[in-house]
Amino acid sequence: METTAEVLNDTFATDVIEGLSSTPKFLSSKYFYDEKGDAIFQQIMDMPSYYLTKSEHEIFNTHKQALLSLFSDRQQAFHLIEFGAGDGMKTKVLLEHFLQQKACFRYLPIDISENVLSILVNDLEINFPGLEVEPLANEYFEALDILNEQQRTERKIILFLGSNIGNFLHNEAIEFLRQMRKHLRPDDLLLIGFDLKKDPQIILDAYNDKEGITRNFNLNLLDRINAAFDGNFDTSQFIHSPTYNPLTGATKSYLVSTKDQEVTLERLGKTFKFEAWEAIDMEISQKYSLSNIEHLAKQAGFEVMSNFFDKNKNFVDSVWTM
Ligand code: AVJ
Repeated sequence: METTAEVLNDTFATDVIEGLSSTPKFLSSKYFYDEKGDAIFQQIMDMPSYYLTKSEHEIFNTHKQALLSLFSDRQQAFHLIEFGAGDGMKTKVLLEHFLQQKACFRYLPIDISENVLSILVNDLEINFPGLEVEPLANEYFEALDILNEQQRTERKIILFLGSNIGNFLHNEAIEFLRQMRKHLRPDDLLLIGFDLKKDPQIILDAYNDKEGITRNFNLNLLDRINAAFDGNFDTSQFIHSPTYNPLTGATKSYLVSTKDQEVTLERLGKTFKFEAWEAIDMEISQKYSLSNIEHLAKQAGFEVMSNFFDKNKNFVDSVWTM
């Protein structure tokens, strides 16, 4: 029997081999988030140019009562279920307000990382002693399967925040949302945070900070690959190069090899060749217009119920019904 760690490591290995053997080369941004990557993402959220987190925080502060009214009509009980809760920073604004209003609800953060969840739960116990928290350390849809099997009667409100949906390609986003729909009942709601199309320079500044934090965020995956597979990626020989396409809304991050070079991953018995200026496709952070969002909802079998904006209209939290 393989342990979970070995299985995870195996998928990581197969994914890395597949991505670096392909033309063009690619790696999955889902592997950014090891312990170091989590810490760098925290630094990103603290950067003045990274407007996404601040915008969503503002939206929750401004619209927390309107959101509560949508979620719970006359003290109707609900489960507030967060996909990929992380440190729950933005969600705390809602939790605090809902508690003050004596709403009848429970908070169920889902995260594949037990470690992330236990930090969050400890923190919530200290700051919100009256809050009912039920952490679910599982894959998103497996966690929903378990809740459904238990035949819970509470209305489900699913939170998918922070523009995490932007990491999906269009077809992946539709597939993910259709799967979501299969796990919901007609009365349940979905709240998704979308980053909006805007002045391209604002977007480029958020993904290309002068301090090099986002660069480190990307290069950290090469370090992680080196550590996992005894590799010899020389991170000083790769340039971080983000782009924004205002037509499609795709914000992409590439690592570009500055010279002809070979990288060996000893433990996998593999060597990969890079030509000078060859790129690795690292991440997509999709930006949406309101009509893109309407279209996406329709394609996945949902309907947009209400949109909540920050004052600069940088970001939208969109509430969907089915
Ligand atoms: C966590 C996926 C929302 O795409 O904006 C931040 C990750 N990448 N800077 C994003 C990220 C580069 C972030 N998400």
